[in-house]
Amino acid sequence: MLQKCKRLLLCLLLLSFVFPISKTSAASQNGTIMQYFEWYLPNDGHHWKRLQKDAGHLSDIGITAVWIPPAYKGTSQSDTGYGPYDLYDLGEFHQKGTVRTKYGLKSELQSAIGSLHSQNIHVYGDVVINHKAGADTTENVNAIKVHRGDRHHEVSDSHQIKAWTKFHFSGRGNTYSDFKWNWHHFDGTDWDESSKQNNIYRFEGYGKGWDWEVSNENGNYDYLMYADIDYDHPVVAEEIKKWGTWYANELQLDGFRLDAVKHIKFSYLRDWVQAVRTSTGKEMFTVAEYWENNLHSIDNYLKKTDHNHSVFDVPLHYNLHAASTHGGSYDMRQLLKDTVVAKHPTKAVTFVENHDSQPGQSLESTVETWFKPLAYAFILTREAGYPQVFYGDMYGTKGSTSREIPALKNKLEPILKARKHYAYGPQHDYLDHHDLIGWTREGDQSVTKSGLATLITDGHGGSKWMYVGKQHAGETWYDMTGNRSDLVTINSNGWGQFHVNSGSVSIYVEK
Ligand SMILES: [Ca+2]
Ligand SMILES: [Ca+2]
Ligand SMILES: [Ca+2]
Repeated sequence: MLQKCKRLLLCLLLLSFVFPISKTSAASQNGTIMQYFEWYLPNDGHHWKRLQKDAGHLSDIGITAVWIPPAYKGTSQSDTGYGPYDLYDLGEFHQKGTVRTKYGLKSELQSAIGSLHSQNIHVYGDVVINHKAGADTTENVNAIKVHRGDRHHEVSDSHQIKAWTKFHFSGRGNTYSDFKWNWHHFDGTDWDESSKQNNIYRFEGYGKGWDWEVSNENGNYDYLMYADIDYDHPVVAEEIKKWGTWYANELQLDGFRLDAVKHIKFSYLRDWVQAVRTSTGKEMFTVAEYWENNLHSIDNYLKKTDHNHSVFDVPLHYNLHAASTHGGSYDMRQLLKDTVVAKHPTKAVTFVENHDSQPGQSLESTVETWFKPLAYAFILTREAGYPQVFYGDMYGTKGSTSREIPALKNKLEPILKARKHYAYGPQHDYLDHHDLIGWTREGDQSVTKSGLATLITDGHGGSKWMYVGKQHAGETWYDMTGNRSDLVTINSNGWGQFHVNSGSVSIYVEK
């Protein structure tokens, strides 16, 4: 090829395609996800509009991706989307007594996604494919009751029940898909309409059996709620892959959040992610919710899915929760103990709080308010992990409970900006004290003025002598959280003495 280059310009042009020359060694902007919902959002149909209006602000504070709540029609208008009735109805058809969902209309969602994309913010769709809810009619099905604590243990003979398993989607008809669900597509349910009994029923006949491999809690944790989808059924496996491609294309999604994966056949999830990546031709970043405070189980999930997608760092959430509830007696050197981010830094989505851990919810393990800024500084200014910010922490939660989360926007935005502008380059750790820990980032030449020094303490205030890089010698640094007003001069060897108040956080950057 080289000898064919007659003219220098053409030659350079061709070479630039073959060997792309980067202008600098520019570090791209740090990625930060925002979970853009909390459990108790009002059922006002305005959420997609709120999201659209917020797009510019989100970009400004450094949000690069948004996880949106399940956008499909649930059991009723007020359904959060985790009780999915029709995955193809994104707020477009009159079903379950409403066209819109809790969050609004499909057209409003598409418009919001357009605004996010124009701000270079990616959009991750929620994927709730463990179960289906709100069937149109019942069917007579042979079933066996199983023990809640051991799903292999049968506690009745096979008998006929009336199960809510038939889905007609008469409001949508055959638009987008003509697939109609019946009991052949499910493994079990928890309600017999004829006896009005609530039990876990495993369907009998038609080759039914709980899927494997899933979590082995309760013997086999395939069953969670509603009508449990049977991924041993090839037609179902194919249909849900087809739907995933449709969902991604219809909303121009950039990735996914997979709900309740410990209840879904792991090998199927691996295949589903691969299939949708292939059919859309997009990277489709994917993060799975494997909710267990146990690194070993999460490790096994990553292995069984060939590490082809990320997971939420649930153990880190529980460490942050423990630190926040021990009134200073937590050993801060243990924050990374048995976490995903310590073991698989490139597979961990780190988070402080979500719609399940918030007050009043099923997995309530709320990180106490005083500790939230410390926790966010931990996930946002360190090198490892892909951090996520919770809508309820930014804007507050609206639960009926008196223990709502207050809006922490003013405290969290400086930390988000620290991530966006300063948290670059090599990291130096000072995780060496049971109360007061710190770390620094040297900065990256391609990001002007980058580099920082963070301290957090769950006990008394104090200071640390930390190295930020010789290149910063002579600079004056200040605490951008506003918690401390003293200035720090970096000495000729790149070291400085940084202070933090009791039970607080400070993030120093160049003035
Ligand atoms: Ca099955
Ligand atoms: Ca299941
Ligand atoms: Ca402590």
